[in-house]
Order: sequence, then C-alpha cells, then structure tokens
Amino acid sequence: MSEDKKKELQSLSRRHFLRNTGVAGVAGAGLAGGFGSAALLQSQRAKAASEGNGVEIAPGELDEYYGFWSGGHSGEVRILGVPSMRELMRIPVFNIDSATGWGISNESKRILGDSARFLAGDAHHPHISMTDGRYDGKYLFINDKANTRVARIRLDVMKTDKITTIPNVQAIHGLRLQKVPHTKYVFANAELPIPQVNDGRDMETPENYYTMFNAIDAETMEVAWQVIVDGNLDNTDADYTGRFVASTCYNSEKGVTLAETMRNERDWAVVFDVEAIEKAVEAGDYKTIGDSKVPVVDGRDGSKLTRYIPVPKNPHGLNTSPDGKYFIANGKLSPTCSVIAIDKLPDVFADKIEPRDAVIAEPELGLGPLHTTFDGRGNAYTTLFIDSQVAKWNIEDAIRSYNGEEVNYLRQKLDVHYQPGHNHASLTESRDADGKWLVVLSKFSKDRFLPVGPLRPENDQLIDISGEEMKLIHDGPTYAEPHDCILVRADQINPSKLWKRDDPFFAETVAMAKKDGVTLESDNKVIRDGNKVRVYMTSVAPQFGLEKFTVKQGDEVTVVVTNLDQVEDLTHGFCMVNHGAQMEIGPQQTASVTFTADKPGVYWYYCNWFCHAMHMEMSGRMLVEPA
Ligand code: RUQ
Ligand code: CUA
Ligand code: CA
Repeated sequence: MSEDKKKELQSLSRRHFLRNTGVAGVAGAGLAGGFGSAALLQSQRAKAASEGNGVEIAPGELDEYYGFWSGGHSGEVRILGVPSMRELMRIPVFNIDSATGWGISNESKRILGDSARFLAGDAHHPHISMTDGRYDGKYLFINDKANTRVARIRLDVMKTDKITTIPNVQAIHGLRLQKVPHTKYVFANAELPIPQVNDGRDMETPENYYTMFNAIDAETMEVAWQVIVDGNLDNTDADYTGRFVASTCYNSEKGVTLAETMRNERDWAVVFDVEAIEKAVEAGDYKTIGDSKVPVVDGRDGSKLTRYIPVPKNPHGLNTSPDGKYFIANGKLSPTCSVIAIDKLPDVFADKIEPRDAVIAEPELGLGPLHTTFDGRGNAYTTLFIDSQVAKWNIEDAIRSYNGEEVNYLRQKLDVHYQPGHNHASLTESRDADGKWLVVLSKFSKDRFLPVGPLRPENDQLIDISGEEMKLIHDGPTYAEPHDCILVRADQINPSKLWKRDDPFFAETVAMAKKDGVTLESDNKVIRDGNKVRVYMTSVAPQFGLEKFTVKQGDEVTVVVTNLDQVEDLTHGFCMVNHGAQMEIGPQQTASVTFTADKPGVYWYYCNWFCHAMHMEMSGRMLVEPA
C-alpha cells in the first residue's frame, strides 16, 4: 500500500470515529446517518493545507480586524486580532478577575450590582451596537445564560459598564441588537419556560409555564418590555427595516425532558413586530408580573404582535443576511436551513398569506446545521455540527432549487476540527459584510494539539473565504468556551489611550473623595469615619503616595488609588497582602477596594502590574493596631 493511501485510510477511520462521537454528543442514538464523500473531502483538505493565501502578520504588525469572543462559561469577553488570531486582551464581565480586580474593586462591584454575589456566568453572544446597519464602535452587549443577565461593554475603555438582571424569566440565551435606525434595543431571548408567578405554586404543570422575549433599552440598560411567547426561545436576529425580529424555538412541545422536546417534526421561528409591540405598550395594553414594573404584552399564537412560522426541527441559529432580505433558521435535527423572506412578513402579519408561505427555500446541507454566516456576495456558510464541516451555499440558487429548477446550490464543504458551533464571517451582521475571513468555533480539538489531560482546549479555526474556495489557515486552541465571536474592522473601533479624569466608571469614588475634602490628583490622606477608614493615595511609577498608614484592628478599610502617570500603557496595581484585595489602576484612573483589617500587625501592600524597573520596590506598609 502506498504511503498516501495508508494516510488516507487512517484519516478516514479517524473521521468515522469522530463523526460517531459527534452524533453521541448531540442527542444520543437515532441521528446516525450520511457519511458524505469523505475521499473528496480529504482531497479538499489536502489542497487547502498546501495552498497559502499569502497573508502574514509579522511581529509588530497590526491586524486588520478586531474580534470580540465570548468566553462562554468562563464568563468573560476576549479580544483577538484577526487574521493573526493573537489574543489582545480579556474583558471580565460575569466572572471574577484577579488581575484587574473585577468583582473585587468597588467600581466593578457597583456595576455588578445585586448580582455581585454570583461568582459565575455563561457569556454567549457578543454584539456591537449599530447605526443604520453598520457597527458604530460604541458598545458591545453580551448575555449571561447562567444568571439571566445582559451586560454592556464600553468599547472606548473596553470595560463592562452596565449589567442588568432580566426579571420574570430564566436563562437569557439568544441576543441581538436592533440594526436600524440604530441600536435602540437589545433583544434578548429567555430560553427556559417557568411558572408565572414562580413562587412555588403550580410547579408540576409545565403546560402553564411560559417564557418571554425581552427588549432592553441600550442606553439606560433598563428592560423596556417583555413579550410572552409559546414554546421556548433559542437564538434571534433583527432585520434591516427596524420592524421585525425573529427567534427560533426548539421546544414547541413544551417538553421538560429531552425526548419530549424532539417529538414534533417542526417547531417554529417566531417573528416579532417591534412597531406593533411599541404601540401596544404605549396604549397601555399590557400587564406587569409580581414586583416588576416592566410592561408585559401577550405574543402567544393568535396575537397581533407575533407570527409563528413552522420550520423543522429543533432549529437553533437565526441569522439575517446582510442584504436584509432573509432570516435563516438553522435546522439542527433537520439537515436543512429554512430561508424566510423578510419582504413577505408584512403580508403574513396582514394575514394575506400563511406564515409558512414566507419560507422560500429549505436547502439540504448536511447533518446538524447550527449557525449561518454570510460573505456579502450572496453565499451563506453553515456549520454542520455532526458532520464537522462548514457548508458554503448560494442563497439565490437554493431559492431556485426550491422552486423546482435543477440547480446545485452547494458550493463547497470544508472539514473543520471538530464539531463546530458558531461561525462568523467578517462584518457579517452589518451592511458591510466583506467576505474576507470566516472564524469557525469548533467545540472539540481532539487530536489537533498536544494532549493536556482529560480537559482539552476547543479550537477556533480561521478560514480564508475571499476566493471561490474556502481555505483553512489557522488552528487556535482556546480555553472554554469560545462560544461566539464578532469581527469588526479595526477602524470601526476607537479605544482610549488614557482614562479621562471625569470618566463615569469611577465617578462615585470621585464623589466620595470630594465629600471627604480630598483632591485625588494631589492628596495622600487617611480619613477616619467611625470604624470606617478611607485611605487616599496617588501612584506615580515607582511609588505610592503613602509609604505607610495606620488603622485599628476591625476597621473597614477602603484604599483609593489614583494613578497620576500620563504615560500610555503605564498601569499600576494595588495588592494588600493576605487580605484578598487587588486591582488594576490604569493611567489617569482612580480605583478603590474595601477590606476588613481583621488581624493586628504589619501588612505590606505592593504594586502588582509591572510598571517600572523599580516595580518590585513599589510597596508600603499598613500597620494594624490591636483592638
Ligand atoms: S448558541 S452553538 Cu448559545 Cu450561541 Cu449555538
Ligand atoms: Cu507600579 Cu508596578
Ligand atoms: Ca422540538
């Protein structure tokens, strides 16, 4: 047997094994099926590997795109440069972060609010605010499925600045933004139906449970309204008219077990008429639930506010094409995607046509379609979880095929490694979709990297889609879980280099200093207020403004540090040894941390962000007098 043949056979049996593990991963038995033309795929893979696309980002060169990655159940957001796939920064959101003091500093705790007591989160869907269907670089929004929250990140300072817990529902999953005229609303799907009111009554009557679709005001981050739906809600996207938003529902059965949720051949995509909902709320046509003041409208089947479009089967991703023409629902347990014509939706709402008549194509793509993304040239790219592939297909050809013409809409299938969830093409959620890069977030890396114990990294793969053929360029091992990402042109983001002294991020701390008669930019002072002690100090590399301060055992101590350095990239840290207190203080930032001085003695504090040749010496002492 030739070497080549041997390799091919080995590779085939490996893929066979992987395919079967993928099937087990999705829903147990009953899903095994089509093997596809593996030999053909192999040759495609070999070809992709042998041809480079000539792109190289040399050391010191900057990337063309920012990528914002959700960190899944690690709760954070990560910033990558694309195409180099270098990790540039992490933004803690729903997690606790030792380096920056997120969840530890007073400023971050204020932003975390009531939910500061949670140490965990599950960040899924990062999306950038838009004006007229284009990224405006102002905010990034992201959901927390674990604790039913929505967070906002300011893209000037790259910090989380608001977190809202959504009332009356459980598990915010799908999240997308209004695209036009601008991002007034953040749309958020609550996935899991619950009893209403959820206070211990009626727990075993799932047929009475419901969940809601939520609109959050993007500026105030308050919930504007909620819409009761049938079934449940998975993913969502908005259109380019500002009127419609669609969400997939995989549980039309209202099942509470896996088997029950797979019973129906079709579930649906529910379409929301945002303008009609706004009118209903304005007219006072709503109720409220429990203590919450949020207007709740009824969007269950038969309501004027929604329409339910039947699509097969346990659909998952819902993606709007960048030309504004289609919502695409990804079939998951059906090998198809359903193409919904947005220009037919006014007729659906006017009852001139049946909801199902808005489906104008249902191409068969392969096993386990999860998410679709677009190149702005009429092609769609759908991840096939079970097949471990991305299918490239042409939307207009799929429509022609649905209408009976003999035309092949499939352009290419590319192997990815392995079991992809989301994929995302550059600028795909905006009018500017430019069809250059495709990131595929593969849930398993299996044999692609050195083994690192039972827990393996996942695999972010970068694919060049600028030509006719998709070409795999890069494997990027990532820590759990790179759930989803968004790629935006570097010039669409405008990050600050220094903090502004009047930044709202630490305005409350500045106000506290003012009350204490302290000028943060110059004073180093200890203020006693009963058993509360506030210690104000400056930092200029390599020195804190105070070399020591004295408190009494049992005091609640708040240390406020103002970094006076005006130099870009000169961040200090503050760490109080043996007190669990540490934080970042960026150039021109004020940050504070509060702890109890519960043991008498000498405790050193030191700077923990490397700032100077004498960084090790940047320290001081807290003297705690015995009570
Ligand atoms: S959903 S793997 Cu949380 Cu983004 Cu589709
Ligand atoms: Cu200041 Cu290190
Ligand atoms: Ca179902």
